Amino acid sequence: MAEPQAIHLSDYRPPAYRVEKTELTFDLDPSTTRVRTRLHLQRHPEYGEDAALTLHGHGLTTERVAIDGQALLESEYRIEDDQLVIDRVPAEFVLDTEVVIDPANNTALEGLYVSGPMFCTQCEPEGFRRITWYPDRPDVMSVFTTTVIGDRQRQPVLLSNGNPIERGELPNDRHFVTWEDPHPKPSYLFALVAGSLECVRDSFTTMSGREVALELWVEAPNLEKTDWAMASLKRAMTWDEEAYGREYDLDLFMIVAVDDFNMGAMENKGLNIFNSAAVLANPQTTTDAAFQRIEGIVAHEYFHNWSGNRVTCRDWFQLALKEGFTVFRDQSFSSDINSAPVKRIEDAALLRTLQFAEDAGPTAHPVRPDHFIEISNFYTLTIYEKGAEIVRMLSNLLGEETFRRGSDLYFERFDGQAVRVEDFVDVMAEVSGEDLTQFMRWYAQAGTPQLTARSDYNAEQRQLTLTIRQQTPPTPGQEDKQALHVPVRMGLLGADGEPIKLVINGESNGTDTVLHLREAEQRWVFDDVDEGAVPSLLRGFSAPVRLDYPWSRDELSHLMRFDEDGFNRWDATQRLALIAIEEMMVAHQRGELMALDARLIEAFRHLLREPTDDKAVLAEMLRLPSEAWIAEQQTRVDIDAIHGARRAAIEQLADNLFAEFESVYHANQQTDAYAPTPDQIASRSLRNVALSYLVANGEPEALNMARAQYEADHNMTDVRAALTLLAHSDRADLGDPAIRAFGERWAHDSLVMDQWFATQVTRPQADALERVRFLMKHPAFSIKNPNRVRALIGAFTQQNRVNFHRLDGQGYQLLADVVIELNRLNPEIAARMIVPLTRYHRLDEQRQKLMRGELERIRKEELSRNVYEVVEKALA
Ligand code: 0A1
Ligand code: ZN
Repeated sequence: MAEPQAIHLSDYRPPAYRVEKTELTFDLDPSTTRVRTRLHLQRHPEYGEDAALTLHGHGLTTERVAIDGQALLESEYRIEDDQLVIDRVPAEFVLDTEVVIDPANNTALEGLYVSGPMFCTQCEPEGFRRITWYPDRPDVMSVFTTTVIGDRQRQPVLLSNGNPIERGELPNDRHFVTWEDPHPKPSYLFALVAGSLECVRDSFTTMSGREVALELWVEAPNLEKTDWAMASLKRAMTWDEEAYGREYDLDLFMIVAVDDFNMGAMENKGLNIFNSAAVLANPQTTTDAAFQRIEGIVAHEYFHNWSGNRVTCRDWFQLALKEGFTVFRDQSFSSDINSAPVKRIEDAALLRTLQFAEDAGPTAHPVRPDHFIEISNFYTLTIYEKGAEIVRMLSNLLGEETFRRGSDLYFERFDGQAVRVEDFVDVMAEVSGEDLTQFMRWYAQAGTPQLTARSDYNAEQRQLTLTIRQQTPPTPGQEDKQALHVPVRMGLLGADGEPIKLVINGESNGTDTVLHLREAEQRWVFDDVDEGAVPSLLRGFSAPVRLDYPWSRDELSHLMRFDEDGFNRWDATQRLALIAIEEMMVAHQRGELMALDARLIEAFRHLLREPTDDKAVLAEMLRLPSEAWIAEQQTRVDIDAIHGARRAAIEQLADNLFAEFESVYHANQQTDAYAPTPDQIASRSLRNVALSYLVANGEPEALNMARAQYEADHNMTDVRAALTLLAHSDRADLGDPAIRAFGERWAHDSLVMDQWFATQVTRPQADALERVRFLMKHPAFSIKNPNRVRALIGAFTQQNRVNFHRLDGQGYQLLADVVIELNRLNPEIAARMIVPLTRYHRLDEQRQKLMRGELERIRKEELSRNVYEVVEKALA
């Protein structure tokens, strides 16, 4: 097999031929589906008659190729390297092709495949070429007419994009539906679903008074899990009208739930396809966190209708154009309807643990990469989450109103076009008059900028000088970094806890301002500052950077109590806890007693006794920094010390504050019927954090409270929290029966069984790995289903750090075995699952060697482009 080659942004050329109109006919059959395609093609004026026609295709059995009705001889075209090339074609012509594909054996879940009783498609980014010959690139936009022919009994429902325009009966108990999508779209937004599905219907009246039919298609047993997604969809439609002036543009909007799906969901025009885990919910089966996630994903896909579909990407290097913007839009939506500070804390925590790790690892890449081997590997936290942070910075720099004028202009100017990141940023520069040249570097430069801030107080002049330096570490292929434009939102807190007026160069700035760091080092002098002022920096996580400032523990306690910024109150708590845990890690390494800093205990006591924050934020403040975030701070990562110290900190907080946690637990007992409302979610979150501390204390009384909560069976949030505590405790007499009962009760519901898998394999006890092996043979597990793989293998390798990193190397070996199998079945998932194995650079030598050994074992296989690209980078 030839070594896969990289594709470069600088090689971009516009397409030689456009497709004015695409007509598709699918004759469905599980193992021999026939696809007839008619393309109305037109040569681009920039190209001459010597421009060959090149179409993409993968795994197609080609039965006919014809130009203007004339079948071509096999000598008149070439098929090589997944391309069909016809050297000479007219300037305008009709191309007919007929191919046969095999959806039943499509385990990659790209293109047309079979999932349970249905056919469905996934075409982004390059799946359409697995369906038919086509210029499968996002800058070719065409209107589509699609006829789907299926079996009357087995596929009573036949769906595609747009509106149904015709349906009818055919011989042999077959039938057809023809769909027409009037909006030109790239092939990656094509969708088809066929099967035996039930429909939940609703409707939405748009701001201009048009009636849109809403349809949610699911398998019959899932009908009881559709209310939340439908309600979320309507909220999202309203929000997009209000916040962005965007109205839906077809008469019908459909969502379909499928069980086998590589990602969360897909924004196909008029026919969004969802992983069932990202759409189905009810209180018995779904946790609060999952309810919120579903609400966000439903909104995300809906918002793509404008940011992605009406205005799309010129090429896949521009992926963050649609994804960064759309994630920013869904984050804003969730923040508006839920607890805004908690949403910000969650998003920032995700970014700075997982995206920072990506940025520091072998697969680091800019938000707009300039080359790739396999684009499917670039649906990353960097593209999505850091991409969203860049849009957030823009919105903050310009102010909400100007940003809205910019987005209005963007949608108007580029409607129906495939554009670049520059087009978006240029529009923002145009409406604001800002020079965004330096800002553009955020898209080009990989790596997480490190800010180092220092303050210096001059008592005589009552001046505080703040100096901030920035530096971005080298990343693979990008040694030298330039200074970025970093907005640093900040304030100063007086010794009395009151905010201080910020006077910079004689100019008053209120009590909260944004410093624009553009140089490698910059200085700001604040006048009229009393002694003892404490800087609050990077409020609201105003830029995706690491920040170092030498706050003392007293200063952090002060910020925890008095900072007006909720995000920074939380961050101060995290920093205070981190100092204490790092101290305990040193003791752990020396084999000494680990004693928790009394100041952290007192700070927590204060939080619990006189809570000033809303419950949702308080619950977040009470959660200690995750093992992943602690590891992010270390130059040499000591897996066991991190786990041991964090665990000891939790136990000591529990011992010292048992009564406080107990009263919080009882005070937050719910009596109302379950609803995933912000208030109820906040109470449950706080109550379950309290319970986790109580159980950590080890008193039998606390374990009984967990068991009682499990048995009370009020809702999945409380059941799952209690089950996790029981299953993760050393008390097998409590954990095992609960796990058994849960597994029996929910054997029929694969999404709940995923929770059951994940709960068991995230146990900190030493038998976790053996449980993974055992559960891989469980009838509810299948390596072919991405959700099962994520629940069992993903949860173990990503969330159970002590056991995945076992010193006998068995965790690594297990993952490598799974990756080798998935490499053949589903390369996209294989390349995602392998990631924990590539993050060895800051571990001890013994583990590094073991991990590299497994990567080398994987490299000996015949690798998919996906896995090849990741393994090569990891071993470079
Ligand atoms: N555009 C989708 C993400 C997505 C990407 C690839 C997929 O299959 C390979 C599926 C979905 C989104 O942002 O939601
Ligand atoms: Zn998206």
